[in-house]
Amino acid sequence: MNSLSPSPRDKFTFGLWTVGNPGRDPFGGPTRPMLTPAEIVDLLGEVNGVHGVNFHDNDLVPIDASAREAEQIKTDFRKALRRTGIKVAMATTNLFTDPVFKDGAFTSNDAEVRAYAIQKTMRAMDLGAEFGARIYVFWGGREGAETDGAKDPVQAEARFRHALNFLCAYNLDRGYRMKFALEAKPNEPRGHMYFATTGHFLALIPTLDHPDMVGVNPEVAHEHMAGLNFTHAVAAALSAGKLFHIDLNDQEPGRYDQDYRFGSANPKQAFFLVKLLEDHRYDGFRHFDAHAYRTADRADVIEFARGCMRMYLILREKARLWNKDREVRRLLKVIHRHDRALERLTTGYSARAASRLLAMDFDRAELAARELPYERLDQRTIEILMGMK
Ligand code: DIG
Ligand code: MN
Ligand code: MN
Repeated sequence: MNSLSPSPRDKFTFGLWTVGNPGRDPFGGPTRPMLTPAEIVDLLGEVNGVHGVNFHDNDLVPIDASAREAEQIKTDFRKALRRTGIKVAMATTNLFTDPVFKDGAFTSNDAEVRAYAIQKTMRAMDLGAEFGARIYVFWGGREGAETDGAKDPVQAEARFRHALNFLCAYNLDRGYRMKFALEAKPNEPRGHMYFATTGHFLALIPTLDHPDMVGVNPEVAHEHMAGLNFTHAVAAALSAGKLFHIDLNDQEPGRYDQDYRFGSANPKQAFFLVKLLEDHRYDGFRHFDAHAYRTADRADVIEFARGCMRMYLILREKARLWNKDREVRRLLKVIHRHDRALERLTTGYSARAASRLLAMDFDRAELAARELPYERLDQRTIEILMGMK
């Protein structure tokens, strides 16, 4: 099998809502037939090489389904998982579609809505655990405000914290051993979103009762919507040991959340992301939280899913070539200037080190004159991506 054919070992996953997206948008109805969860799993089986499938509670069991209907749906879904060998990797709660959450879920101004949101999440965790999900994602799709007169943002964050603390304790009480992954998104669908970037959540996690249980699920399109460098957001999560999951897709700047096929809008940024993940041996799921163009039919949806995985594998191969490229290695030698003695002196404070450092002379002009051939390095990077020898 060549290195560009996906296999379950690559840990590529898709949500039921991604390849099952019927093509609806705010200005037009569905362009594709609605598929059942079992039909979506069978479609992923046709894609080949998919490791896992993810779901919101109501992607699998509609919010008003009877117990009988729910059992039938779960039976059909379980059979499709067995038929295809696809696993359930991640579960999450839909706390954003039903009108009851119009003013938020965990941060709602209504204590009854907040309690219902926690109850709904507990039940969704039960459903995820029933299918073996070990990652649980929280995307606060309606946690925000159109006017900050509606609620004190400090109080809103406190409500979110209380809900997470309760659900971490539920996770422990039930013995699910799930890892919670918090997903940020700026600017929509509420006028102003709480926890708009991955950084906001990295700041929240240490204030929780069970910080070790909680990490982040950064999404490419969401940091791009905030005009940020996604690879740097992932680096911050990796440095904090908090990259518990990742949502891969793509996004043109200055647009609504497009959830494009991975690498289709900005392949150079996608390359640096894959290089970071591979250089740092990220061993979590690679979830494509993306969907096909509204113009796609079923066959093109399958090509969309194959394209997501193929792009990741191509960029993983490009990262391997970049790391061993002679010109890149020559340039990195010029750029990175090590000095073991100075690095030792400035690692781990001591009064002696401080006085030695204070006594040193640095020749600013000489330092400033040192070459940094970044144009050459970036051009070489682009040429490797474009397949130039
Ligand atoms: C949007 O990017 C969100 C929802 O699709 C889901 O709750 C989460 C899981 O990946 N991503
Ligand atoms: Mn998105
Ligand atoms: Mn997402």
